[in-house]
Amino acid sequence: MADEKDTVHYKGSEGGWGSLRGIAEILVKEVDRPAVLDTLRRQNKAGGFMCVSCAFTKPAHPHAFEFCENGAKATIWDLTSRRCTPAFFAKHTVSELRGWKDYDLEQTGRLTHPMRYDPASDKYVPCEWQEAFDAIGAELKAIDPGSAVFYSSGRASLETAYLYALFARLYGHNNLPDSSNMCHETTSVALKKLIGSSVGTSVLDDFRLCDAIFFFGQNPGTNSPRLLHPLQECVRRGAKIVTFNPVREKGLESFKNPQSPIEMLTPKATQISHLYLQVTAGGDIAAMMGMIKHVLAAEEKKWAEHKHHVLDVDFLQQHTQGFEEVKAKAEATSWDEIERESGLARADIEEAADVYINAHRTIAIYGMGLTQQVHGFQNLAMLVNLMLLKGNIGRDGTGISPMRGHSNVQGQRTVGISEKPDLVPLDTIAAQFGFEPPREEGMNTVKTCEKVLSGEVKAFIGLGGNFLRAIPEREKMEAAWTNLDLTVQIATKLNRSHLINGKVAYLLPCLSRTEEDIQASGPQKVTMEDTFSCIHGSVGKAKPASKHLLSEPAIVAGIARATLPPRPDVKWDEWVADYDLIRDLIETTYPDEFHDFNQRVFTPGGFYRGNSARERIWKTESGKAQFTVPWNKNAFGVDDAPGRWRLITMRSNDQFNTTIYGYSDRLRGIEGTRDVLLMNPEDIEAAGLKEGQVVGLASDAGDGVDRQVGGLAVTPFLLPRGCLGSYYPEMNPLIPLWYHDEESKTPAAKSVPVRIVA
Ligand SMILES: Nc1nc2c(c(=O)[nH]1)N[C@H]1C(S)=C(S)[C@@H](COP(=O)(O)OP(=O)(O)OC[C@H]3O[C@@H](n4cnc5c(=O)[nH]c(N)nc54)[C@H](O)[C@@H]3O)O[C@H]1N2
Ligand SMILES: Nc1nc2c(c(=O)[nH]1)N[C@H]1C(S)=C(S)[C@@H](COP(=O)(O)OP(=O)(O)OC[C@H]3O[C@@H](n4cnc5c(=O)[nH]c(N)nc54)[C@H](O)[C@@H]3O)O[C@H]1N2
Ligand SMILES: [Mo]
Repeated sequence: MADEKDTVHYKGSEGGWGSLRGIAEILVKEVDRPAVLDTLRRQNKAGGFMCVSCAFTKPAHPHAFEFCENGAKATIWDLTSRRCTPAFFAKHTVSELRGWKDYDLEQTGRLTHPMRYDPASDKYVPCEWQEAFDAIGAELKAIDPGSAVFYSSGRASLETAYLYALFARLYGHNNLPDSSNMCHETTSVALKKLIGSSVGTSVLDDFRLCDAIFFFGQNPGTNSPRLLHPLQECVRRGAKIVTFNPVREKGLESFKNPQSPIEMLTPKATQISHLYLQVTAGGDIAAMMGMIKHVLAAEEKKWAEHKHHVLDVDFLQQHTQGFEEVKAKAEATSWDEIERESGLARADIEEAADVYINAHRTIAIYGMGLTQQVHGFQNLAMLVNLMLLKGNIGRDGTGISPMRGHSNVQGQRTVGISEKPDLVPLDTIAAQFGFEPPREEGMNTVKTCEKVLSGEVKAFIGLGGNFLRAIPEREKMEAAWTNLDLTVQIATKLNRSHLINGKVAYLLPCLSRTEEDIQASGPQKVTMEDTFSCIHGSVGKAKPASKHLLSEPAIVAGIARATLPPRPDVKWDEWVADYDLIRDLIETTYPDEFHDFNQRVFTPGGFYRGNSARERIWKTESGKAQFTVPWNKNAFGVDDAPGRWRLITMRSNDQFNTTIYGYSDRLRGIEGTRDVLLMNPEDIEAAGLKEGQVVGLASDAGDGVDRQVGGLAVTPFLLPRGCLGSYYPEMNPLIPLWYHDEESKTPAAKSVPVRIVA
């Protein structure tokens, strides 16, 4: 391993002054209104508003300022004083704007007026809301409903999501892909199959009891910084944290609480990870196989010597299926293979396994490092295997805990945004609204892309997000996109997906969650579900960015009303006038999870909607929790070959998905640019490259298709040999559309096969 001093790597701890500086910088740049501080003070508090950034839970006993650097950035980004007005669009053609960077597009500020794309002038022109709704309705009425796609990014509220899914089904399709299809879809498919529940089983209280936490491919310092507080508390009371990640992420190394004055004035930060293992990209299956092998060996030894078990044998017997097969597989797998495939030394894996063995209660946290892999399902199956060995699912202080991304992405699935009809109570919906909902499986994200390419998709509505920037195979997709009859984007800020248009195209600006939403019955609240399945209310108080904005429920209802014939049980206007009525509808459709919904909206810490696996009720095919024998040695989607690298597409600390706040990846020490190729210094030398040399990457997926990205400065960085790092979304043109998790079709953005082109 190269000497750390040779590589770009941040030396301070996560949090601390740097994070306060990060907030202050963006405050000064973006806002000139005191309302912003008020809004920040209300962030993530019961009766306040729920952060638009990540999906980490909102505690019952919040801090004075219950937000992190990135949550504050996201709020300030919404409350910016900048405006993207009709005057701006009059000055720039859409073709010209396509040449702008993501950062510069969003820097134009909040969208203020509904806009129609005018192909003759190649410009967006302002229009009236009703005109937009009528035109969109006319287009949708003219096509087969099965050729329309309603995408959602995971930010919209439960109320909006429920109406949107209902609209899709009344219109006649289940084509409801969402950002989750590119994110934790692997979770939804694998956990459902293996433990009978598609979401994580831990809650915040478990963090007060656990003895160990294992992190696989999740980066809390950047992506869920408020999680660092419970982690710090865990470490202080002696729990051990073990991390598997090819990148040494600062937040998992050390943390200084920016909300503690004492910590801020002393040099000492809490060391977070007791053990940090730089597994090779795609190497987790082997690493976990090694841990299981060691746990089984320890079981044998302990039983022989002391007649005690390491395994939870009662649990295995009563609650699981398939243990013997996994045991046989682990015993048959050699340490040579495990070391080769994981890139880790046997002694290190054994040390990690010893932490697991010695912990009575363990939580496993994971993220995109496991889900965005061709063999992502097997990654999760191995993690479930590992957790089941010691009964670490469905017991206090334990659990398998995916850290979800967008603030309501999990909740959208809960209330019907799903292309899979069997995940939705269609019979209840049929009775509730008096119609026959479509029963055929709809399109997920990858399917949508395939059918845009084949010409079968005719219309696309985007409820937030930046679809064309977030998906793989960008160039081919953008070229095909202009064949669509209709594209509609409901958004707060301008992004690239708004600049590649169908024949009829509308850009519809909406309120953000931070803003006051006044309807006929008065000010409205909305709700979301966090990563621990807790549901929280949120009230925006800030003055809307423009008086022409509509709320998301109002926009969805406006399009639906213009598209569908009237029905006695479908009351778009009444529902929009009073969101309590939408919550009543949700309660009727999902009585177990959402009973007394309106009364419980502001429960401190949210109300828990329950999880069968947490109760050790396994809603799986066998009725048991399922062990799985992996059928692949690693998660890489193609064979290794000379000159073929595994590219990790990364998020910086200064972005939220495709929204780029700035060019400071403070926690990795990369400043002023995103056009970098991170490489192990020994690899740089072996490849005959030099630090700072500008190179390109080409797809090397073996399908003969030419995909390239250029202009990347070679930057030494402590990655495992054979791995490269560069930023998402800039690298997305390199990912083939077919390169996705086998089971869930989640694009495999974490081990992309590439070649370096000088
Ligand atoms: N500030 C900020 N917050 C965010 C977001 C954001 O963009 N910015 N995005 C939100 C969204 S939608 C999501 S889904 C979450 C994403 O949050 P995360 O799940 O943390 O996603 P990533 O940062 O993409 O990748 C996670 C980690 O996986 C590691 N990794 C890569 N390959 C492998 C591998 O093969 N094995 C292992 N073990 N690790 C690997 C990477 O080094 C990285 O540290 O964050 C949410 N929160
Ligand atoms: N290579 C690679 N690709 C990836 C990933 C990766 O790690 N690597 N990660 C994947 C993941 S995890 C995800 S979740 C997707 C993200 O995909 P998306 O969710 O589609 O993308 P975002 O960048 O979150 O969308 C940002 C846009 O949402 C709009 N917006 C913001 N707030 C609101 C709001 O309140 N309402 C409405 N209507 N619009 C709003 C703004 O216009 C903003 O420009 O990308 C995926 N793509
Ligand atoms: Mo995500």
